[in-house]
Amino acid sequence: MSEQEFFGHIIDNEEVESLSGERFEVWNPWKREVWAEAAEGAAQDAERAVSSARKAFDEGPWPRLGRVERARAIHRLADLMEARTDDLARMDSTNMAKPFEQATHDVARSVWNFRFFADHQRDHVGEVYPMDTGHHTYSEYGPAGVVAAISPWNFPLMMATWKIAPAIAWGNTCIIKPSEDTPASVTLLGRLAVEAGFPPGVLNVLNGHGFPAGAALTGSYDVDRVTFTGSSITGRTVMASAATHLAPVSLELGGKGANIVFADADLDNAVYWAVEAIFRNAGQICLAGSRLFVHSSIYEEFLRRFVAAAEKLTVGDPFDPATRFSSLASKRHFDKVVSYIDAAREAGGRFLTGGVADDGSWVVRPTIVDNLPLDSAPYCEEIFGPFCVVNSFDTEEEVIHLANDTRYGLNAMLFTENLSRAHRVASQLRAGTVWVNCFFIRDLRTPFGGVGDSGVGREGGNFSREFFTEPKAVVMQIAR
Ligand code: TXE
Repeated sequence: MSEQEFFGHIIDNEEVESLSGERFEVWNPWKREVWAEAAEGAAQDAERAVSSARKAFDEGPWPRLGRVERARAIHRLADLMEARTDDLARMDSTNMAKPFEQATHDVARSVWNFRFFADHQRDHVGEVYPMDTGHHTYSEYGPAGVVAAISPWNFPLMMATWKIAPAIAWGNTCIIKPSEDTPASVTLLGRLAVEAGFPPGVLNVLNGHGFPAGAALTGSYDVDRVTFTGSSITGRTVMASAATHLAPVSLELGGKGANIVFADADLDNAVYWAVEAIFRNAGQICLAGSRLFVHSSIYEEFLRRFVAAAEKLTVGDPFDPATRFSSLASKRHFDKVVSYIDAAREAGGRFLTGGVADDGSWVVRPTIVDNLPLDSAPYCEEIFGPFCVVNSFDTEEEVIHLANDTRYGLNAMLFTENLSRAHRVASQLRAGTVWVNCFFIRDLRTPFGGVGDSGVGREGGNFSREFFTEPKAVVMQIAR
């Protein structure tokens, strides 16, 4: 990879500069240096991308290709991605300090996003509703139109493909705007779509900042669907903007996941997942298990093991195979996480391990804190870093209340060997996903999304179909 690579927009199958010629710097947060430049999209570039997608939808072959051919084209893209796994992973590792092994895993999941949704639309069945009136009604799922997808920096390729794959599989055309912090892998994906023979305009990549580039997409009357993953505050802006032209939105926003460990849990398993849940990707995961609740009878023992496991994580260069944990994704994000660490100290939190690395890097070490007041900002707000707040509890009712006492509701985890308790507690947790004795396990057929400040709508399997199509009811007279 050259020192100063350039990531343009991909519009109409051409990689182009912004009309203004403006670019922005792309950082390598581990080395704390600029390693590339990207095109700085403005409203006029967004218009170009949208009109390319509009034309491709209204006049181009993609929506009319038929489900088998479309699936074939998407599998071709997936094949190319597989062949370029190392390049795609290297981009995310360089761009946001994700350990290379984790970035490689993300590429595999991204490939699977395409394969799954290609097959899901190819093999889907509609419904038939027999009626007592001598009619039946059947459903049809036609493409919705032009999809604007806006993705974040924590899983640059994975989150983008989670949106692009169902959008294009269902016959829509798409404009993806990756985060300004991580334009690299998604731009390479756009190049691969050209190589895979996608018709022009099916997958456009618009680089640039949330404002003006992202806002120009969400506000465009030529956009029929908006799918967004990012902060809850930006989610509100995106929804308001889409509302001006009544485009349905799917919003996957922040989280403050509760991780509950009951006294009868398999402690080795619970410790393993507690570490993964808050320290994988340096905690920059909306699903992070950032609030840990441990039964008082095992509290000290669990903390001892949890702290020991956290301290064993090898911190370092994302490209070193031994590295499990690296720096935060940007200076801006590092500053945000540090401000919460300061706030936790001020609020009287007891630091069991971790804190800022203090070596000039943008590393915050795996941090575990207890004794934080339940109304303090680090306890209540999404930090999106390697910062775990621990509390003890005595009863099931108490911990359900504690877990649900948040504006967020993306996910929760619970660890117990008591089957009845597992079912009972899972059904009472206010969250889009509950994991029992595990974490991160995903089947793409299942609903994914959150309640409250964690989002609007669900994606996955048929839930993605509902969002990315315009379901139609056709009523047939069958008897006269
Ligand atoms: O998010 P933004 P940021 C949380 C996490 C993080 C915080 C801030 O707590 O610390 O958000 O991160 C685009 N119209 N999450 O500032 O602003 C933007 O360019 C249209 C949780 O990165 O939400 C980027 O592509 N688009 C999260 C994307 O939105 C706009 C993942 C996300 O940026 C826009 C990321 C606008 N007006 C951050 N403003 C998760 N749920 O996983 C910004 N964008």
